[in-house]
Amino acid sequence: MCAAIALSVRLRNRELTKRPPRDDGSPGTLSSPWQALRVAAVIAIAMLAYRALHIERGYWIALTAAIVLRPQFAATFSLAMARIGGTVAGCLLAWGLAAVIPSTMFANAVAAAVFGGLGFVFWGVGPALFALAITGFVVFVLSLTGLPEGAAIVARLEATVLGAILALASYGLGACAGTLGPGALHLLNGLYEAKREGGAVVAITGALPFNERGVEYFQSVGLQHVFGDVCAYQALLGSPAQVPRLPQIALQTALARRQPVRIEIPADIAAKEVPSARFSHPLVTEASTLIPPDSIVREAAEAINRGKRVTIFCGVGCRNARDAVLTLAQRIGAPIVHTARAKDVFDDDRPQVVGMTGLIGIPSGYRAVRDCDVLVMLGTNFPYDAFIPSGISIVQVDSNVENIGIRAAASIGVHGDVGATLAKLVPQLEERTPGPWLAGLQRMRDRWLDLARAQSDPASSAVPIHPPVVARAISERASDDAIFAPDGGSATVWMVRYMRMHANRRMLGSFNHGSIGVGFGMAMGASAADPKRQVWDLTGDGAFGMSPQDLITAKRFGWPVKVVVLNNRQYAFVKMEMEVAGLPLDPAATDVVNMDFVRYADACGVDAVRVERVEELGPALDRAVATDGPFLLDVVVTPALLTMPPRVTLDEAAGFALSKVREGLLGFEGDHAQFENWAEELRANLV
Ligand SMILES: Cc1ncc(C[n+]2csc(CCOP(=O)(O)OP(=O)(O)O)c2C)c(N)n1
Repeated sequence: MCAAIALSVRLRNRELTKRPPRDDGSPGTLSSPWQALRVAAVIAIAMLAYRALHIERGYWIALTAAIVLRPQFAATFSLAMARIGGTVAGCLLAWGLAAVIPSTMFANAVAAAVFGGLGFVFWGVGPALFALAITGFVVFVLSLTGLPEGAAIVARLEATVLGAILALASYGLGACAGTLGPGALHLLNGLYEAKREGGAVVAITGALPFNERGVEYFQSVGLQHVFGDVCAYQALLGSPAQVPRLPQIALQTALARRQPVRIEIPADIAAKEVPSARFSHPLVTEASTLIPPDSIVREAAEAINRGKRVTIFCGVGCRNARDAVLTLAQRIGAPIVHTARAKDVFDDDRPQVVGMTGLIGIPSGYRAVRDCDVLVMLGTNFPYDAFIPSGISIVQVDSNVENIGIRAAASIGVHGDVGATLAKLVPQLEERTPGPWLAGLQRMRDRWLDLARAQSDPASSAVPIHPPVVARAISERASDDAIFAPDGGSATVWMVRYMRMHANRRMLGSFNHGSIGVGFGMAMGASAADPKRQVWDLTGDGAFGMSPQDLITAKRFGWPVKVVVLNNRQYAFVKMEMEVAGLPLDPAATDVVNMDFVRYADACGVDAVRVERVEELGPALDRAVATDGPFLLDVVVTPALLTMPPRVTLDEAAGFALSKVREGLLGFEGDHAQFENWAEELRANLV
């Protein structure tokens, strides 16, 4: 079983304690209710100080708690979770509580009441309950393992929750835990998600006891091989003496490379005491700025100055350099194109921003990249190289040198942070007034926006409802700093095309791994990490069908995620891919049979409503917004609206035509589903 982990971590440049660190291995738990109360009081004072002084959330509490409790196991999670917005409350409460759990039930009860009460007073009922739930678990783990020190913060979500770690990880450091064998395997898809999206995640798994290895013991899986591809580092603990060194390396690797790592703790090791905290050292958590050399910046400036049609192509690496990119675009009168992932950095409410390229892009974004003579790629690892032309000059700026040149032949590769590079580059660029290049693209973008407005018109009377209408209705009702987690499939298309991301909105998604069924997990993770923000999961019915069991998790922890299921009874995206490849409709492959989502939500104690007509949509969304807990909308939408790419190749058009001919032939042979599909497609796309 994955259990508690006691690590020695001290914050950089800060002394955790005035006392000499204890290195005698003596038990660290406090052994009387009075001691528990004393520690609780100190933490309460720390919290009050935090409230009064507005010190960065959680750090102060973590430090104080660490000083008072056990310096040598200032739990990793306290440090890590302190960076994770709101959940820090629950985590610290749980950690503090776990650390003071003495052996008597009375003390447990007192400590639980004190911490739960404090959590309630300071952060509301959610974190307090969370802390109490965790406490129970920690007590249980401690009683099983007999661990004298340390605490486990384990959020056990019921199933495909691993997307959640991504959301957590994108805020700081995420953690997940699985048992050995099958329990550990559950973590895999989520860890790949984190790897592809740049999430720092620590996976803690159990391991077979040493004396049972090599004998095909119960739940035996070669975890080291299985996780070898996804984890940047694996700390396989074979002896307590490897603690804290190996777990510290694991954590540092995760933070520095923003990748998943794994710590494996066999049960027979977990119960032993750590003999020494000799290697305990502060982790480096502050990032450095990468400034490129003058010579390469000069070359880049010369290439851009020579360009007649320059386009700036931005990825998520521009998140911290948004204003610098806008300044660059204004100075040289160039259009900004962005990836889907960077939509929440550059939405098209700025004159210079002409939209996205790629399969789910729009014509102006697509043409801006296709027709330029100098492409300035900033912080993007956009994978669809077919959309990047060859034979042009490409300046690529990336803080990860391995990204340079892998998607297109970069003429000039600049290894640097986008912000630091632009600070040097922009003054070297000739000022230009925007010309016909930008104006033409802006007209194209405006025509597309007009079309999008018409397609998502709230006055639409189409039945079943068209998904763009749903996307726009959510966009207009969601708060200005809402977080959106579109799931894979066509939900991503509707969201990135028809919703507006104001500067404060965030979007999380499986943009690189392309998994379905993770949107809800990400939304829950975001809600846990940032409880004050509104969180929406926009998902297809097929995708939601992969993770509905987590509704009960959202209910349990009170995460107020608004789940909007676009119920089209199909794997519509797959059907479209098949049609483009020339294959006819195959209901056995692409039809989805759904449960009654509203009754299911009801069984989980989650409020839900079914929406079949546009006029029901607004009131249902208003209810979702007004509800404190999780809420589900089961919106019946048409599966037939085509998600047209910004350009259709001859092959794709021919494939689609061939598919329609085959469908016609099957229809004449008596397969009525084919003609019904035709009728639905005509209704949705022509009317
Ligand atoms: C875990 C996983 N399984 C399968 C796929 C393949 N896949 C991609 S889109 C899709 C269909 C999604 O259907 P649904 O959620 O109903 O959305 P729709 O496209 O119908 O709007 C599937 C099965 C995937 N990407 N990830």
